[in-house]
Amino acid sequence: MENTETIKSIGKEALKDFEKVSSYQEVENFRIKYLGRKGILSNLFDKLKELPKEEKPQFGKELNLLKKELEEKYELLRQKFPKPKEFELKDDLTLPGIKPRIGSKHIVTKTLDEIKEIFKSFGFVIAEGPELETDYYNFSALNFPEDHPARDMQDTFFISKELLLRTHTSPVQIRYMESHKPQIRIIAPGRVFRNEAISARSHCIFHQVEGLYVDTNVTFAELKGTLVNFAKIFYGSDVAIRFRPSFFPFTEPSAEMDVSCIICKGKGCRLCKYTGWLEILGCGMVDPNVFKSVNYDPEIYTGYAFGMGIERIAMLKYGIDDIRILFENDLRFLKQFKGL
Ligand code: 2NM
Repeated sequence: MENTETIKSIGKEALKDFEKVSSYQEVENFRIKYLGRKGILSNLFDKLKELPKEEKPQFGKELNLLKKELEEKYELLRQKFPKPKEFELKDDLTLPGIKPRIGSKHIVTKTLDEIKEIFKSFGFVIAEGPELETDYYNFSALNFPEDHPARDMQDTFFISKELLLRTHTSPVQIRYMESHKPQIRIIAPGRVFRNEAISARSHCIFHQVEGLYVDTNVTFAELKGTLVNFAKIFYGSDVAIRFRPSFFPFTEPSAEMDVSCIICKGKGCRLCKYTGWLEILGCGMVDPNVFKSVNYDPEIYTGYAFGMGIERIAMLKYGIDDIRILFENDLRFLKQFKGL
């Protein structure tokens, strides 16, 4: 009895809705409300399943009559309010999709990431600082004499008498020492600027990773050990390594590190200019004058530092012979390193 009432009242409601329909959109609403997958009819059919056995035949019969009636009404409405043109699909939804092109990291970024990971595994932490620096942090604190050629307008981009674009990431390390007491073990990756003519070998913008370790009783042997381990992880354990004496204002003694040529393995070829060796970084023991600039007592503390150019390292590793191609963002070039 109760079931019969339910069906009757739904029938009445549907009739009212039916009479009010005046547009295609309302036909759709009618269909969704009564005949849709989560509509009223569908609910009633679910209810039918749960009824006691003896009530099922009656309710089922009435429900099927209601269904037939609603479907007829819907058919009438469809004829009266056909689908307008703007509802027609213009696109063929069965066409296969267009795969979006997925980018990849630039080879310089990948090289930087790889170098950072190696030094992080040695216990170095990453330090960062501004690209716009003062003459003091870029030169004076690093023991550059007043008349050093790097301080010339020819070599450095000066913004004003005091401000310049950093020519190396060493100022990051000066700033870090000012705000931290030893022991410190940091690397400073970042972009640096040199007022140089752009050529196959050099660019006015490039990237560096510099490292600094300060503690009591730091030795040159520790410097060598760290850098040899770095090179063996980065280039492979069969690489040969040598250190040559060199000079930097901020280190004494200073050295340059070479690895055996990755192309000819030391036999001599165009890449290594027939020397069998490739220069990959500079290093040395931090000059006592640098420690004085940051109020570290050079009688107590010692340290080593090193620096490398990332573009140069990437070029040597991947056999790229012109630095400019690293800055052109030509997809034909960049795509070659996608899987790496
Ligand atoms: C190099 C070579 C040798 C260096 C020195 C310092 C600091 F701040 F501790 F004095 N930072 N980086 C350094 C030493 C950089 O690059 C070729």
